[in-house]
Order: sequence, then C-alpha cells, then structure tokens
Amino acid sequence: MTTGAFLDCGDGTTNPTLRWYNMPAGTYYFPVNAIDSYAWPLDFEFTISVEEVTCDVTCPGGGIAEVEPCGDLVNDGCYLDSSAPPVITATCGEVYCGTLFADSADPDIYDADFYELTLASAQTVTWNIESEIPVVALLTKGDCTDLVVYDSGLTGQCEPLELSANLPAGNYFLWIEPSDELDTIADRFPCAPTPVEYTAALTCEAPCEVTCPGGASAEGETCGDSTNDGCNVDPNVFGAIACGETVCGNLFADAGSRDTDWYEFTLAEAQTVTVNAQGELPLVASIWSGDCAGLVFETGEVGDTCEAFNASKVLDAGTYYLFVASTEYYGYSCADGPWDYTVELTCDTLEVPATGPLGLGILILAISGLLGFRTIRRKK
Ligand SMILES: [Ca+2]
Ligand SMILES: [Ca+2]
Ligand SMILES: [Ca+2]
Ligand SMILES: [Ca+2]
Repeated sequence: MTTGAFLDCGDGTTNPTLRWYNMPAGTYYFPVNAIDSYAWPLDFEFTISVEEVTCDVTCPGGGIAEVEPCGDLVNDGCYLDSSAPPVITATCGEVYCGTLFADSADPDIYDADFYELTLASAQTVTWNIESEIPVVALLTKGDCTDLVVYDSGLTGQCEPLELSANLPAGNYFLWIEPSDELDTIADRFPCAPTPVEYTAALTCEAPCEVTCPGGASAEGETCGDSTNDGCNVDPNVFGAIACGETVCGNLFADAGSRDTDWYEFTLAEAQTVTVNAQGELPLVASIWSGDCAGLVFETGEVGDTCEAFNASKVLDAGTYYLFVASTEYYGYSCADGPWDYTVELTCDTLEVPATGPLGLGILILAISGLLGFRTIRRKK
C-alpha cells in the first residue's frame, strides 16, 4: 500500500469534498480520522462517486510539442526567474501541445508553462485552450515586474477556454497552470502512467476597429482629459445623449486608473430604454438614476473586446446617466490607443393594451383566467 498525502478535513459543520482527477485503474483506500480527541464512537458518513475519464486531449497534426519532460520545471517563466524568465517562444498561427503536473505532497509545487509572444504591430490575439484537467490561463504583459492581465480564465476538464485581447505592439506572456481552486488537493495530476495533456492554439488578426457610423455625435473629450467624468470629478460634469442618438467616444484604462464617460438623458414619459454598445477594449455600459450622492443602478452589461452588446429596461420619466468605461484598469494607454467605442440610446414607447371590442374581450378573458373564473356571462 502506498501512503497518500493528507487531503482535507471538516470541522463538524462543513463537509470536505475531495476530488482526484485521472486516477489510474487500481485499488484505493480512504482512511477517515477524527482530528481532535472526542468521545467515541463518532458518527460520520461519506459518499464516493466515480466518473470514467472520457476527456482525452490529443495534439493535432502540426502541433508543436513542449520541450519540457513531465515532472521538470524548465519553462515556468516568472515563477523561476523574474528578471530573465525562461519561456517558450510562441508564434501566431501555431498550436502548442504540452503537459502539466501537480504530483507532490506540497501543493505549492506544480507545473506552469509560460509562452512569450512578440507583436511587431497591434493585433487581436486569441488563445484557445483545451486541457485534461481544470486549468487557469492568463494573457499578460511580458514583464514579470509589471504583470498587467489582459485576459484570464478558469476552465474545467476538457471544457474549451478562450482568452482574447486587442493588443498593441509589444511583448506578452500567455501561461497555463493547474487551476488554483485545486491547490489543497495533493497528488492529483501525476506524470505517470500518462501525463495530463493540453493544447493551446494561438491566432492573431488585424486589430478589431469600432467604426463610427454616419450621423453619430462625437464625445468631444481628448484621451487623457476628464471633461465628462460625471460623479467621478468635482465639480460633477456630464456629457449628453438623447433618445435615438449614437455617440462615438474613446477611453483609456492604464496604470490603475480609467476614463469614465457619463452621459445625461431625460425621459418625458416611461419608455423602454436600450443602450447598444461596442468598444475596442473590454467595456461596461450601464444606466443609473438618482444623483451623485445616491446613484441607483438601473441596468447594465459588459462586453469583451469588440463584442457588440446591449442592456435594456423600462424606465419611468426622469433624468438618468449612461455610464461608459472599460472594465479594466491597466493595459490600455492613450499612447497605445485611444480606444474607441460607440453607444446608441434607443427609447421605445411602451405598448398600450389593445382597445376596442376584441381587445377588451381578450383582456377580460386574460383577467378572468388570472382570477380563475371559468365562464364569462354577457349582459343582454
Ligand atoms: Ca509543462
Ligand atoms: Ca513548465
Ligand atoms: Ca472618454
Ligand atoms: Ca471621460
């Protein structure tokens, strides 16, 4: 019998859940002990569920295999050396195939694979990952002392993960490691009998551009200024947008701060208000009521780089703010941009229930249905 590592414990009120992935065929033991002295006997129960591993990632033809034997740590980038990080040089258009492990009683020892990408010009970079274990992957600036994260994600076993960002020319790291959700579970991804495999496909395209439609209004704020930053500046100052209007603006998000653009609008009557938005960087567009001393969130949505999205809500008559900003705080400087966006505000008059004999009849039927009446008697 092989001795395993200590795995997890409960405190009598919370129940531990333990998971092991990719266990080879064999016989296993699950010793359960009390961790303090209690009067015996102690009651406990546990359930074990076993799922056959159906997840199998294979390296496609033309895939480039990682040159790191499973069990070694040779391309672990910033984890090994922050001034001269050892990496795999990555090229747009290639698919990389690698292995990962976390095969130690020490949960701090696990494999991470760093890829370095150099862009000579601005590109939209997409990294598609598939792995036989849950992983975390990041797309960051290629500088261990200034690890600006452009995109990151967690994914489950054999669930595809896509990272993407609109990047200026420069150096970037793309890296992958076992999900840190699993750090408390030791001895889980051994190299034997078969290492855990993943594939990572890298594609680069001309950067997406948000174009300003004809007839749109200009935001009128130079990148770096804050002439419409609403409740974020003192005194408060707002731009304006009207129902049916599209505004083309730009944003930055850099060194921990970001541009915010606030547009005031007024409704004379209750209407269904929709904001349609798209930006060259990760974007949030939201609508707020109230005032700067007490803003009330009405609706909002976020979109990835160049993703068109919308948010909609029925709003009463009154004054509102449309708020537009990046969801990020780093990596999108004015010098690398500016980063354009469009927002369109549409306001639709609420539908009034149909009137007249037929409409009234339908309304009565609907109400009577709601109240549970079975028949409607007509007056003669
Ligand atoms: Ca590796
Ligand atoms: Ca590695
Ligand atoms: Ca702006
Ligand atoms: Ca602004």
